[in-house]
Amino acid sequence: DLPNCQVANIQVMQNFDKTRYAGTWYAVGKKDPEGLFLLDNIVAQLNIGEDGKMTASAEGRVIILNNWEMCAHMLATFEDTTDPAKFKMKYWGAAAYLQTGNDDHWVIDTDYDNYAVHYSCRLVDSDGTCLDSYSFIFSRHATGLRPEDQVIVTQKKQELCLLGKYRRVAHYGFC
Ligand code: ODT
Repeated sequence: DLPNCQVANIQVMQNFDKTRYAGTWYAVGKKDPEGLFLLDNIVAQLNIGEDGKMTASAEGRVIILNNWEMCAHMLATFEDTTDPAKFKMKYWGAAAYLQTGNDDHWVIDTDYDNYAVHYSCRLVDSDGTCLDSYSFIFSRHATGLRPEDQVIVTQKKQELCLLGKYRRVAHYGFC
């Protein structure tokens, strides 16, 4: 099946279990949005509260203002939607000069133990395709994905119409 790149047709994770999604994820690949923010050394920590609500913190290297390199500490709360794999993510920085926003957070695919494919479209075009998206490839390990997971992830990148648009995210202990 060739993808038609309609945001409304994007398949997300079936029977998504946020309890199993919790814990530490290392970004190993990223498709940047317009006005890119998080550069590399990106690690996300997802938590499920006693009320069942998902929250997260993340760190990553950023460059703000005039070439000031720092480690951004970010926080987020997630609002459930009718689809268990689709969330609204409200985020802000521990410091006021960091980015804030409210983005979609869609879990496209995960095996919970090794890899996860995330997607967010910030702007849908009048033809139904995405004008400004970002996407993270997460691994449970900073060293990257296993070859068998890479095959699945490549397939998912293609379904998102983002194949070839990702860069590798380095981890060298900056944060
Ligand atoms: O880097 C960019 O250019 C876009 C990313 C902006 C959103 C970053 C906000 C992180 C909020 C705190 C942590 C959330 C962790 C979630 C896991 C998935 C990644 C969004």
